[in-house]
Amino acid sequence: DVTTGVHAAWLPPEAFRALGSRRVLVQGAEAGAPAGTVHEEVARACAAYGGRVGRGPGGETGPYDLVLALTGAGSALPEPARAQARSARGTLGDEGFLLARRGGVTVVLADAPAGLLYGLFHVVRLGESAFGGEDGGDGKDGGDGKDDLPAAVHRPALRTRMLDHWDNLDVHPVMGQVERGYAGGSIFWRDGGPRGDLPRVRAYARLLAAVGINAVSVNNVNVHAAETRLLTERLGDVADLADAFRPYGIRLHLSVNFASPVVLGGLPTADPLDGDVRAWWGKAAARVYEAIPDFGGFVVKADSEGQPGPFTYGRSHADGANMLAEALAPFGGEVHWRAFVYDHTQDWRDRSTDRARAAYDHFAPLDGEFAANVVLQVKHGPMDFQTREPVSPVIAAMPATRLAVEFQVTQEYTGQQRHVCYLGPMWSEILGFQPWGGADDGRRTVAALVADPAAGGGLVAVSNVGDDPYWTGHPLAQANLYAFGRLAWAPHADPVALLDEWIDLTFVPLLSRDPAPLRRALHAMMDGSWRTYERYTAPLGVGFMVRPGHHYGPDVDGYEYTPWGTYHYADRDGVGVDRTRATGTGYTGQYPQPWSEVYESQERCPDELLLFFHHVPYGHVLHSGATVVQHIYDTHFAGADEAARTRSHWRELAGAGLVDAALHARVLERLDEQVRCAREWRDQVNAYFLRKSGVPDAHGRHIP
Ligand code: BDP
Repeated sequence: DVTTGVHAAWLPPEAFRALGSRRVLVQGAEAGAPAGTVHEEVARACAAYGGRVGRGPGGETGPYDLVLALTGAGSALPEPARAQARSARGTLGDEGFLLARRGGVTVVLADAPAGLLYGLFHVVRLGESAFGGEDGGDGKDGGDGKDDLPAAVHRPALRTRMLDHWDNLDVHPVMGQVERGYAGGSIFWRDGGPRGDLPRVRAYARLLAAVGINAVSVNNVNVHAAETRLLTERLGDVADLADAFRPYGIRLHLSVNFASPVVLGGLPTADPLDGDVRAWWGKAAARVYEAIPDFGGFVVKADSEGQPGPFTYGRSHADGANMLAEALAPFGGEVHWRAFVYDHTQDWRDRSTDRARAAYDHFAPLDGEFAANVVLQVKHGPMDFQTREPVSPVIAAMPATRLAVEFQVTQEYTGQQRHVCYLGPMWSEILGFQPWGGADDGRRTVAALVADPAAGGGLVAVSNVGDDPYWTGHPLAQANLYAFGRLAWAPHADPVALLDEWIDLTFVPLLSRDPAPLRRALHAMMDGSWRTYERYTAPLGVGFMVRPGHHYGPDVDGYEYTPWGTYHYADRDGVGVDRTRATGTGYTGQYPQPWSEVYESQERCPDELLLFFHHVPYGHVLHSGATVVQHIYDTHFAGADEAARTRSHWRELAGAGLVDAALHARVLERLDEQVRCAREWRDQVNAYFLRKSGVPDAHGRHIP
């Protein structure tokens, strides 16, 4: 991208070619951000590709190939937009848009500016087909109707589509600057203050808007001393960021330190029921809204992994969250209160304190106690963003609480942006999961719960972006950010189709030759990459087995004898965690039927989660027909081979001119590491289980 010097990701100028070569009317730009952004985008594209942009209601006459307008502009619009605006007005909502094509004119209408922006990016995604396709789209259709598109309304399924940054202001001695960041430093902060590259922040906001993200939190949930002051001394810097996000319809949020009244305010307590503490938060919120009138709200990690919280004062998490909610309510702000609460120093003492149980045990009893502007932010699984986990039982347990589900786009446990691991299929499985089973009410999916207009809190994910020129370190990890945004807009979208969209925007517009070989290679590398990663890492849902601390690479017993609560319990006879009610931790009892029974039963439990729920002998036969130990060998050999094939697909693209040479080299360097690391996983896991079990590989393959 010429303006920022970084990779243009899914918005290369060439992706705007179809739009930029047309005659476009943008009506409503004077309404300010983000409608003004639409005009800017169109003007830039037209300047590059020879189109023309009009900005009603001035005397421009047209004719136009594309009309982008607010429905309120009604009578000032040319037909057929005028009639459509009249009938659609007031039906599209804050962020929705209508797209239609009649008589050679493509029309995008929205009730509100954000909708217009999303409509614009939709037209970009469609390319020529927004104008009737490669053949019919000459704009000279003359009204014969052959390239008409019936009016279709597009609305985001979820109201909140949010990214959390785990960015520190400074380089943290252990975590680096971006906690669990694999793409360099923060794009927001540096050396304890603002990074000062607002064009970069704006370019980021633009990428996010193009996939429908509308909220961003700009600092780590572990709020250290410097970040605590973002709320007060550094508010001006936060406001600068908000200014960069605003043109793209994105509201800014801050992670706050629960102990702020003590740390910043000099009060003797942060007790949420203390009058002075409440007053302090009230004033803090008022100051924030003075600086940032459209501020989104606070994100809070409390009583978790060393962060302060209401437990210190004998108060509940509802007390804590509601205090902050009260401070934000007058301004329309929300509290994102995280449910990732467990005792990281105690689980080892007693198996019944199972970490998987913790979020439910803490929060389910509080259902109904949270204020209306509190969103409880729940990690998708009960443990911690593992490659495979069951869906968190908290999601089904709190009907009277607004819930958001949290994903991890940053690949902490899925290859740290050195391994290709396309997470769209995993998220899509989670979103389609039916906590009450499929029989009676197929519509009650996780997606439906977070989308509910009254009770849904939306989707949140930890961002994978840093100051790396490709944004995400591994250039192919851009696809995860893309897919997250698109799934938050349309949770039932097919993740493989989303991969196509991403390929078609990121690579194809730059090609002057047949894109088919590139598409084929990327699909072969990415479609099944999450399952490949699963095959060569921790087996059958048991999780972890990573090196402690940084969590990269294999260490089967790395966490086994620590207090973190993340165990596999392998011994000479068997492996897995007994989480049953009958003989284990009782965790299966946190699920409604039918899952409670399905997970309780060794016979009915899905293979991929068997070791999450059960401790079984090595000879236990899976549904697949393999024994557990043979499955471990087979999948580890297969996974490492698949990683090597992934690299071969990419190597074949070298020299074909299908991707930029520097990008090719960057991906290849990462693939070399993936292949090495996958073999290391294979060898360590296989050797470990061979020695523990004494059972040889049925196929006599080499196990070191
Ligand atoms: C874990 C990360 C840790 C985060 C924590 C969280 O290892 O760095 O602080 O999640 O979500 O996955 O708060």
